[in-house]
Amino acid sequence: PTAHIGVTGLAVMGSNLARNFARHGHTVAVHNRTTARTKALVDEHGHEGAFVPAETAEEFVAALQKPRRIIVMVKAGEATDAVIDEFAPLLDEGDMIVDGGNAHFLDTRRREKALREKGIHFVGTGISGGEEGALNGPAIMPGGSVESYKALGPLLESIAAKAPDGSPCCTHIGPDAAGHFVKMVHNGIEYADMQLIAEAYDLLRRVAGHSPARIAEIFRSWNTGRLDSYLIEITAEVLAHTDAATGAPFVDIVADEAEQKGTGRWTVQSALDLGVPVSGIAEAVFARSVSGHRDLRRAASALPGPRREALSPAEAEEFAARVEAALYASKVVSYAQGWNMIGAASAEYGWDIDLGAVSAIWRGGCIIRAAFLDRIRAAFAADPQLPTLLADEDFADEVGTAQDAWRSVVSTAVAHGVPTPGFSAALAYYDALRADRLPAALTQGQRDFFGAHTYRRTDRAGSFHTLWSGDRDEEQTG
Ligand code: NBP
Repeated sequence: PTAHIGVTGLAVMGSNLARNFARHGHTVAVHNRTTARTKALVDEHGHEGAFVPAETAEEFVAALQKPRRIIVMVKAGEATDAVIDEFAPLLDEGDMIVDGGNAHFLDTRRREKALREKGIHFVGTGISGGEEGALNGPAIMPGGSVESYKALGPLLESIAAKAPDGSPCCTHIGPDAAGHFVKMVHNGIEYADMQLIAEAYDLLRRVAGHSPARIAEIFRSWNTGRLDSYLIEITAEVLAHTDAATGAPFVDIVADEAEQKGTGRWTVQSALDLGVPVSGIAEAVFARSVSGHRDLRRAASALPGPRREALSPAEAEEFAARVEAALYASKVVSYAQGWNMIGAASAEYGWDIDLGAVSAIWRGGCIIRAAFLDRIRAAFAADPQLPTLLADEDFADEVGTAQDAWRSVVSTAVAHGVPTPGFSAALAYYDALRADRLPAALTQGQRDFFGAHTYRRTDRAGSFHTLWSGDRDEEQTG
């Protein structure tokens, strides 16, 4: 056998990954259920490197050097199980099946356990960067065993994106489903980032009265500062684009109903299970959902809103700077929440994830790549036990400085009737974390009143219940 690695599932992602391996000098066995795709890949791109096309699973497995490394890039869900069922009986102990699809991490846990019992390494791997990334360098988040990473790491690192300091955007995240979990949270953070950017655009358009072309310029200028990131860069591109058919700004001819494939929803569902507040991600998922409810929006379209004039040109310029501060502070909160979620899952599942290393590999290749991620890496390097990014001295300073602008932007948004669920939820989280006392004390009182759920006191240990329907004496219950 000659192939160092194999890729099965040759739609856009699998083909591009296979080409990326071949271009880096690896011999790649390629296979797809429908053989026409395998042939098309080799016909069109065979000159880019060494491919070994295989028509059958048996041929494919026979082409691979041991221990075999098989990357599965099929549609996530039943197709993944079908492929595992087809290949696992053909493999030997120590071989590796790498699932590069967007699997739910609980499916990955199930598959990993089942294959581990057969001596096969199942490596759930998050791959970010879309088709372009798959071809030219994605961020790669492999889970699975340490042993499997020894055999896979060098190959994966060779095709991964490189961070600005030259290090590969690939690291062993942790056992079993740690890689797919982290990829899921990456996508959740991506949802939150996109929502915050959308709110900033909406405010600049509807409150400040700027044109899309002018807002594109504003985003371009933000992209030279602390918000420097791929998403800000493409936002400017999209806003500057003109629709060829109508001559209108492109953003004005696109239907305003955002779709979703489900990883944002998964992130929020898992966060609820873990008990971690990720309000930034949740608001982003709900905002997409609201946009898609055409019926509800039509039914409510006649409801009154505030009467407000757009800002004067001088006010509008000044407002843009405040929106930048609000966007930045909200982004810090959203990342703080995302990292807390990864930390919570790591503790729950015993993954021992290095939070700084996750930031480091997201500096390149993936959709949320940004200069900012190096700051997060540095924050965890300074304190690996950092309880929240908001406790890092530098982030705390910046968010503290931004807070006046942040508050005024949220108030202005409310006064003008422009919804900013992301900015508002982030600010509420910030204020909740820094509060001396939360009204949760009252909530506990209510719970004790109607359900005898008991409460703890601030001045004494133990749990207590007040006899609400009797003489309201307090009894100690534990
Ligand atoms: P798709 O998600 O569209 O899947 C198409 C591939 O799955 C084809 O190779 C198809 O084979 C194969 N397949 C199916 Br469908 N059912 C199968 C079965 N029962 N047995 C064997 N093969 C089967 O491809 P994609 O967009 O390239 O994405 C691949 C994976 O990568 C997905 O899990 C996706 O979530 C993930 N991902 C995608 C992106 C992106 O930007 N698109 C980014 C990151 C991750 P056929 O040719 O015979 O029909």
